[in-house]
Amino acid sequence: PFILNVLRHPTFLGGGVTTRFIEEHPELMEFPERQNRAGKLLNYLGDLVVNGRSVVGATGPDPEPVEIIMPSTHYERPCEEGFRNILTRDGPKAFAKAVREHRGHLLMDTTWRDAHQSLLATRLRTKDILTIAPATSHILKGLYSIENWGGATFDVAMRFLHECPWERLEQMRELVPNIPFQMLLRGANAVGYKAYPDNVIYEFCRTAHKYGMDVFRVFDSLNDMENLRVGIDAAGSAGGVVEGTLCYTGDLTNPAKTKYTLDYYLKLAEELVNLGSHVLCIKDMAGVLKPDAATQLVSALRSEHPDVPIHVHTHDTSGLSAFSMIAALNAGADVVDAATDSMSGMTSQPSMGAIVSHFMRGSESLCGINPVELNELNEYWESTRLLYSPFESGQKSGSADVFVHEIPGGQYTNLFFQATSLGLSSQWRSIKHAYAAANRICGDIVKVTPSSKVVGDLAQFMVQNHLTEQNVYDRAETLNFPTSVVEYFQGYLGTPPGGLPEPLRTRIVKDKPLITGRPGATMEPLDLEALRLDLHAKFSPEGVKKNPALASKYITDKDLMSAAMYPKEYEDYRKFKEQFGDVSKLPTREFIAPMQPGQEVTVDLQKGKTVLIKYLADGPVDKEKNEKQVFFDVNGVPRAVSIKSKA
Ligand code: 3PY
Ligand code: ZN
Repeated sequence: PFILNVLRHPTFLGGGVTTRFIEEHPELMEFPERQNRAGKLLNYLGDLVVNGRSVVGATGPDPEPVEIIMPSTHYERPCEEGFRNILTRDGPKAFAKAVREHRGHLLMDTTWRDAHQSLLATRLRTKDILTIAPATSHILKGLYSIENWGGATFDVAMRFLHECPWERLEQMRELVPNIPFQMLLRGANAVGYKAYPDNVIYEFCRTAHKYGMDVFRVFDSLNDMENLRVGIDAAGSAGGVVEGTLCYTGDLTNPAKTKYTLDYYLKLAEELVNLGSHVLCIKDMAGVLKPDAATQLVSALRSEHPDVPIHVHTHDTSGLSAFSMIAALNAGADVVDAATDSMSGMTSQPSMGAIVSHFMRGSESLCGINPVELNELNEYWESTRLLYSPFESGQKSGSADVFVHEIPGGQYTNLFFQATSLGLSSQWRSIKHAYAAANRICGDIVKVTPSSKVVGDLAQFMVQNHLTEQNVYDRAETLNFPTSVVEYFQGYLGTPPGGLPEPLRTRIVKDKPLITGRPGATMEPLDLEALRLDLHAKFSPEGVKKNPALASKYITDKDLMSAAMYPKEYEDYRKFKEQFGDVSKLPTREFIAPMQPGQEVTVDLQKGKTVLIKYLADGPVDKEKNEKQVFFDVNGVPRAVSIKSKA
């Protein structure tokens, strides 16, 4: 390829070759990557046949064959009408103003983010989103936004789906140009579980906005204003709409609860608005915002901030959430969150169909969404969800004890699954009790990623070690607490309202350092150019990786941000892709479960390049090499791959 590159080079063709020709033209060392995309996918499919589907972390039974139900209208092109036009034309302030002035109720659809994070362990694949994206662009053109990125979707995309989260964002953007996209940003923790240096947070928001993100819901897991400030400033200076967020916990309607009062929330909201939030968000991550509390809180915020849109988020864990969202809208909230019916309920958001139906006045839809068309999206998701059966948690109903333990939606499903899969029916009950106790031990805090992980880890530690709440206090100095708990007490997540509880703090932390002030404030900036060179040397094509001048051509700002957030996961993702190719192209069933002999799958490798892969059979184990041959037929041509057995 090098000789070919030289022969094709314009300078060479023009006869202007000097002895420094090669040095002056590093691109001569760039060789096209060997295209063996179908072959790599055979490695993946073969690996599933030989080793089962452990690669994707699925646990339930294999999905049955499913007939995917598509909407009755085929939409060739995306819709052009929607709130995003105001945003791109006139910016976030004009967008906020239009939202305030809008007559009728607005919704955000969480199906592409929180709903599957809460119900299906965040495993929804890009392919299944893109299939329904054109129809969504039309049917949901009246939405305030679609929540489709951030939260846990970023790391799960790389870790388990072997997809690039940025490609997902760009592809969704292409198919849905008209509806604002919304992401969940964990303040100074971005889309991670810990604080990052400030330059990473700013660069992350800038990159997200550049590739299509519009609205940034910025929260902090302790409602710590210093952490919030960084996230809000980063999202705002990136050009995004900032939803400054107060995380709701406790119970406003209970006069005996004196920590998280109306005054507490009003003060928080005031600060969020002063920091430059375009929209105020009430984030009820556990689903404990009762209808009367929603009315009180929204009414008070509405009268204090008449010009600021209010957006309310909840989870349906108790079963009350649609009622609460209707109460919020009636009290003057501009937007509430809901999910496609078949992806709603329990630990997910309330059903969009239910809320839209509630607000029908004859044939007029006060939410701006046609319920008949909406149901067509619901049918798509109802059938598509069946493909994800291995990731279902097994939870069968909602439960009002969430008002006691306050476990947030996504974590609830996770803990439920872990507890019940042990086969001990009492385990789940113990975890819920311990979670409430762990919350008190931590100082009665807001529980949401990552503070919810601290409380969850402490709860599990207590259950495993048969510790009561009193035991923890009595033996704090000698217990070997999980790292997350110790770091929380050191101050690594920030400061909860009322401070970290003493004397427990001192007794747990002992001689470890205490973090005062914002954890990220003392971090050195991450040297992004050094990171780029490092990734270039590791992952760029052989012919160019030794030439640092070509680093930015091969390692993009998107790659950099993935690696800055999740260094190990990013590297694993790249190595996986080198070995197995772009598995995001596989249909979900074949991605999750081994093919059966005779089964065929069509894969669109790129526009106009489709391969038909048929799995034929696997051979005997080669005992010496611990390998198996797996036989396929690709577009009619027999192919065999050798797969190492992990047994
Ligand atoms: C997340 O941080 O991922 C959440 O969904 C919090 O509610
Ligand atoms: Zn949520």
